[in-house]
Amino acid sequence: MIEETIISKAIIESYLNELLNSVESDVIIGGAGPSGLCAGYYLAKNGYKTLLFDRALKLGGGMPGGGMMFNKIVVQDAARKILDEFGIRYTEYGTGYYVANSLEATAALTDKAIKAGAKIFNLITIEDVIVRKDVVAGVVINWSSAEMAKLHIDPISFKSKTVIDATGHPSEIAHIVEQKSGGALLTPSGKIEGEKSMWADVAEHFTIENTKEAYPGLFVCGMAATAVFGGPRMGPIFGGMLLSGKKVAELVMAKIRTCVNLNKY
Ligand code: 48F
Repeated sequence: MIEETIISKAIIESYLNELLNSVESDVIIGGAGPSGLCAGYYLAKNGYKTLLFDRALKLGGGMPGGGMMFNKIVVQDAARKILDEFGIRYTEYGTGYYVANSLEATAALTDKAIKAGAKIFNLITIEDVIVRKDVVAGVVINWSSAEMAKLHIDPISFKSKTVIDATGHPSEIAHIVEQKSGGALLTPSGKIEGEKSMWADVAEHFTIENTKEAYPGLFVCGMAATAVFGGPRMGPIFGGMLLSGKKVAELVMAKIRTCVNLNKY
């Protein structure tokens, strides 16, 4: 006999236990698109307590949509090893371009990140940050459905040693910090520089180079890095997103190690 109330208890208890255990962590990643998922995988795999919050019901951000809904993505040679690491299959197209199924890529990134130990919470929006002594020290979250229904509901807060803005084109977390810090971002103008028009080749390099700390305690990766530091967009080539996710994970791990050594937490 199947008892409905046991199903309810199992869901409520296991979700709430996971949520309770996540109130403090090493890293909170805002956005589970390709760059956020990739970062989450490398951080969790290296033993860092990692959370991802995504506003959406389903994960992957812009990846499953491929290019204009053709569910294929292209990855350049520089990021082929990351496809291999995630077990994403591909075929070579021309020289140095690899085509993969965008649904397989999304599923593989999600699966590996979760199995590495990253805790992913979907349907939750980051609407603010916690700042202590001019350092980002966590995020303020609410149900996406409350935001969509424009309900006046106070959010709750989760602390972390670092936060990564992987929210893609809108770079929402960096926007919040820009506004609330009075334009004190680590960008040339102190503000969001803004995404430029399409130029795939320049954009891919730009994104990786500008994957970095954009405010003390706040790192940016993927399209958020491009938008915050003012690079062009690149369209449905995804090597930059994956390399950026890997790079931000390395930067965050180095930062946490340094701060731990200096007794800063
Ligand atoms: O946009 P998205 O896929 O970000 P990305 O990792 O990858 C960009 C590419 O998909 C593509 C491209 C490059 O080839 O141009 O666009 O930089 O994923 C961003 C995720 O963040 C979530 C959103 O639902 C999406 O899944 N998100 C955005 N704002 C918030 C958020 C927020 N405030 N709180 C929680 N999640």
